[in-house]
Amino acid sequence: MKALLIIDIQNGFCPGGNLPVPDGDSVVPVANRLMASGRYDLIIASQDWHPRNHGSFASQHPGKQPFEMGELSGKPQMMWPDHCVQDTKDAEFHPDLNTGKFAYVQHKGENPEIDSYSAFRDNDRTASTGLSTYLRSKGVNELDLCGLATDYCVKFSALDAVDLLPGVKVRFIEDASRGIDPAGVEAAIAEMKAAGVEIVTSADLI
Ligand code: VGL
Ligand code: ZN
Repeated sequence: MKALLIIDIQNGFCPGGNLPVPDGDSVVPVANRLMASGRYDLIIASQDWHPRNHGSFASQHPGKQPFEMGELSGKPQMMWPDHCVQDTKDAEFHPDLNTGKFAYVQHKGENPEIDSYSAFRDNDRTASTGLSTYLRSKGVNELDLCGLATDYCVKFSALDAVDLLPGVKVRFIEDASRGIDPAGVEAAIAEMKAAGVEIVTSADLI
């Protein structure tokens, strides 16, 4: 059972959004090609889905600016601009993304007290979203990941997939993903590789 997990291809992470990833919208046609290829038995997407008072927002911390480090629930936390607020245009999937292919959409980041980069669980690794149980129940044994942003949500989702889905082959699709910071992307790829994630391009798969 081959599954594709598309991470956070939302307006907020594309040019014009509130937390734009450079060139973020260029992943849309690649993701659409992957979905149309016939390779996948199951296609799932995640959606960053914050309440308007989410504690990862610099706006909730007097004196803090976006992209500074701050604290959330006693732990270091990157201060983000307000982004992907539930039921706003910023949180919607990119309009050109073929969302009709999604069998399931996993929301994340709903608890204002903690951030959730991974589609599988919160950053403190306690609360699970239920995605690993869902994928196991479907008999998934190959999971390809792509989306935004490579150095945050894609990386943490891939590492959690390795951790929570033993025996599942996990791949990161480089050309269907973009990151926030070039050095962060390089480090994220090294980290994923070291954890056993295979680094591929869409041309290797379809
Ligand atoms: C993300 C920062 C904050 C992501 C989400 O989707 O990579 N990054 N929230
Ligand atoms: Zn977020």
